Amino acid sequence: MTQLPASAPAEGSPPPESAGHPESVAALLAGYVHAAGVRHVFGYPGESVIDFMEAARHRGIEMVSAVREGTAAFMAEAAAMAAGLPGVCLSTLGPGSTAVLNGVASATLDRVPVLAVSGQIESSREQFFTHQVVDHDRMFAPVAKLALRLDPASADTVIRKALRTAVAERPGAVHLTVTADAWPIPAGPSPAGGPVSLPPLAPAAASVDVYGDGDPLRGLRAARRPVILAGIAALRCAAGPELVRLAELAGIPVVVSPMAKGTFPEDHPYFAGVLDMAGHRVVWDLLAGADLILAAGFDPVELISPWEVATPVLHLDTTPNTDQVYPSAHELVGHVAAILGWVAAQWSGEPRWAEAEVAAHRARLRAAWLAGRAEGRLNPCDVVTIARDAAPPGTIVTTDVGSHKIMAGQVWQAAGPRSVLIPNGLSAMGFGVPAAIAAKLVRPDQPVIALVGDGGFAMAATEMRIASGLGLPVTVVVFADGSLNRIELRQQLMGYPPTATRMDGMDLVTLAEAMDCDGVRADSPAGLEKALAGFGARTRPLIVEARIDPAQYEAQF
Ligand SMILES: Cc1ncc(C[n+]2csc(CCOP(=O)(O)OP(=O)(O)O)c2C)c(N)n1
Ligand SMILES: [Mg+2]
Repeated sequence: MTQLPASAPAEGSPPPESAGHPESVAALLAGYVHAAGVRHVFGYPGESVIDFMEAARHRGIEMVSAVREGTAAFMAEAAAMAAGLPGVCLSTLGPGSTAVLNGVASATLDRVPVLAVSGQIESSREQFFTHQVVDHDRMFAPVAKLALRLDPASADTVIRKALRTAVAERPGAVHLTVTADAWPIPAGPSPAGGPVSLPPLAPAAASVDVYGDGDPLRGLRAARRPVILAGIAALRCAAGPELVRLAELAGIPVVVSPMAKGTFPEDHPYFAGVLDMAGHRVVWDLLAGADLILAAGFDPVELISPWEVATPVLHLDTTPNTDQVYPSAHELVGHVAAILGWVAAQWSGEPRWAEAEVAAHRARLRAAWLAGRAEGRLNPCDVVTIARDAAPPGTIVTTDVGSHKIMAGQVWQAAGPRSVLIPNGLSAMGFGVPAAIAAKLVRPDQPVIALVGDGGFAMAATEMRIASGLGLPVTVVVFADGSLNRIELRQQLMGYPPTATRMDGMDLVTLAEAMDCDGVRADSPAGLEKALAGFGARTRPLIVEARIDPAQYEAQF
């Protein structure tokens, strides 16, 4: 049982007068969150955060209670990914804050701005009491950009600092600890003139810093086989039009990272595939055979394979090349769209690649991801193509982590920016289902489908009760192979038996019904087509148990 101070509100008691008052810490935080455009806080209740939940409600922000804090944090991350705004999650002290850790790390490594707020025991006991008390600053330090305590006297500055830090390049999670007694206390005066003085969260004008001696574009002008590698900073800078312009003007194929899918149109003649997903060798061969890689907002956090190509790299990003995963003699640092626009304006050469050459590369890539496909079976790549064919324009897809993600990341043709939500920084299982729910909440007009493994689905399956409770018609396709396939394949490669990687199947149709969702089982391409027909127009959540034959994966990875 949570220990509470005599002054803290007990569960079930009426909200304190000050919970909705504009000057309380709770109201101030709710005011800032609202001003930042956020309309959903994802979390799990606890006594130490009741005041904030009430202040959020008062401010017109919906408190979405997930089944547990870890998935609430994934929801906050996915909401931020889909909306391009900060995400907010909420947990109580102790077991609430420890449960949120994975999601905080996920947001930070996926470079997604998330404000993670946790309650804490009241300040008079915080320094010595032990029941349910963990040191948040130390716990969150390695996985958040910043971990701060929200005290009444400095609340305004600390909230501004938290929001500004979360969205600043590279974005990530910021954790705020609020002691249970601090919420109703009037916040100190705002040095910014308050009551809510939201700092700018996006650049209004762009500039370019150049690092390295001599002309930074000499290498690009001299290159005959350059390739663009576009990553998540290009997505954050909405650099799609500039990427298209440069690709067309200079005739340069564009490879994208998984989390940047949709930044560059995937039906474009210069689209050259997704890095480190199915058929990855074909993409790496393209990069190895290039004479220059123009890394446009590419973040090495997305690398699954080691960087082994010797091709020179021109680093073009919002941040200097501090990772040094690849060396680059020149760096163009600033707003990725602006830099690409500048590079295109400088271009005067002939197109370097013919469209037909890029088409031939795509054909090789397609052959690679089709490898191992068995006619007459429900192959993993069939599930992705059938789901994609059934998806209306504007569909948002989420994935989980495992072999199915590696397949979907390549095979799903992205509709546009922020339409593909793939966790590829921390790569934590259990993301796909909560992410789909959050995406549907913040993008209610867009159909949402989740492509998840049976292992990852089992981690977050009960969140589907939240989807049905909120009347959210998300569709979840479970790649049911009775296996933690990605790990089992590794065991197989090492010559070991499948220890702890086989799972007994679950009757997902019955499970769906128990959660007031529709459930369908499909074990053939035709069955899956039927199950997914018209999913974009559904009014109830749907869980599809896609009984796949995982044999194709063996030919893939
Ligand atoms: C939280 C978490 N635990 C463990 C892993 C390691 N891991 C990566 S893929 C994978 C297997 C996933 O199995 P499943 O969800 O069934 O997907 P499949 O590979 O079968 O498509 C595991 C265990 C992880 N990425 N995240
Ligand atoms: Mg599986």
